Amino acid sequence: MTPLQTAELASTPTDWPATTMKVDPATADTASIVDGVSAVAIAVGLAADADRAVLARELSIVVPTFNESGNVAELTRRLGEALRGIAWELVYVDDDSPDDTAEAVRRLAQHDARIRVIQRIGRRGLSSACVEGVLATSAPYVAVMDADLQHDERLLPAMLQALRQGDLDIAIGSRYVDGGQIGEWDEQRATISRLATRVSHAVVPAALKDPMSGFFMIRREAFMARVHSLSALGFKILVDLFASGTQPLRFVELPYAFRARHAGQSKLDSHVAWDYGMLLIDKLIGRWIPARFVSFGLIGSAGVVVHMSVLALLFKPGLTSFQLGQAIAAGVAMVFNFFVNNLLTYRDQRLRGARLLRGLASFMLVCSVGAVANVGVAQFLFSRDQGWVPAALIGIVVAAVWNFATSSFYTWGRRSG
Ligand SMILES: Nc1nc2c(ncn2[C@@H]2O[C@H](COP(=O)(O)OP(=O)(O)O)[C@@H](O)[C@H]2O)c(=O)[nH]1
Ligand SMILES: [Mg+2]
Repeated sequence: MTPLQTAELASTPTDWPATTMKVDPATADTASIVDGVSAVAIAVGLAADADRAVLARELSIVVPTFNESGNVAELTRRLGEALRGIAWELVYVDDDSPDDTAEAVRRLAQHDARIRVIQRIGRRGLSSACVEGVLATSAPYVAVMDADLQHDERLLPAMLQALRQGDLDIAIGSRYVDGGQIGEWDEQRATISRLATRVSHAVVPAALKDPMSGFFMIRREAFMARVHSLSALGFKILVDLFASGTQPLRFVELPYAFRARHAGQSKLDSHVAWDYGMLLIDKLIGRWIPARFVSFGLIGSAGVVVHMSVLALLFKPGLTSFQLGQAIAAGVAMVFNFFVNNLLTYRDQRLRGARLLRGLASFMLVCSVGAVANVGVAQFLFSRDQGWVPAALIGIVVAAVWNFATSSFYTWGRRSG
């Protein structure tokens, strides 16, 4: 490549000052060749500046996705329109969607360096996706929004404007302040949302009208000041942000009309309520007891009911001995506990396929050791003249802690294969 071509190439971007210096090698004398070389150097230098300028984004947008391949192109296009004149970058955080959303984003990214995707494997969860997306970006302002076009991207410039003034930490797209609308929700969904909002006030300021919003823009320092205390459980990242950290967030709510989902389906299901409960518990008592342990304990209590029911069915004259009935009941309760924990407590790292069977085996092994420990501890305390009730209860607590700690590591923690 000749210096001339290099100079032209380096100064190609249309929105940067043209610095092309035409040097004709046939007629150029030494001085002009030297000039030509320095022109190249200047052009390359400017291009480097241009690259840096492109890298210096003011706004990062983080979009969590699960099965949104029908929406990412349209959202990206609309963002490009809404954010003209703003230096932005867009990061999709996809949880290995079966519909190949990540691939759809990569195709868009081929044409626009401001776009990229983080593809998480073996993980689920909207909040944790948002957190990881924000941490993968660097602009001073970060917006979080859904991929399904329910959030009105045209609000983003106003959010940015509000934060640029400097006395706010977060601007929230709100359906519940004057001018906001919840759109085409049925009565049931609207009631659930209102109820969830009311409950949230146990951990977030009452003045916040739409804590369930998944559409907001936050100043990076405000995010970083609380990122270590986020629970990152479930769907409600905004509640999490408001309920974490030592300084209250200075916020404004900007009205917008919640639109209908563009393509695809909502991922909201009945488990979301459980996740939300866990988030609130984590915010209220997580400092002392992890929310996952609470979930594990609640499911364990249900397991006791299962155990007793099975035993009551089996321990009948002519059917089974107490010992056999007890052993079968314990096995059934363990299987029950494993599946329900896999569904709820470890929803974000749920085991499937072959890993499910391996997980079940390790869980039953762990719980069998727990059962031996339970009986051993209780027996020991009982022999030391403790009453039978405290002896039995302490045995149960010891086994529960053992089961939780060990299974969280061996059954759900380690990824192999
Ligand atoms: N990365 C990731 N994104 C998710 C997950 N669940 C939902 N989303 C995304 O979060 C956004 C909101 O979800 P959506 O199903 O629209 O919830 P709804 O608006 O409350 O019905 C969408 O962009 C989803 O694709 C998840 O487990 N992981
Ligand atoms: Mg939605």
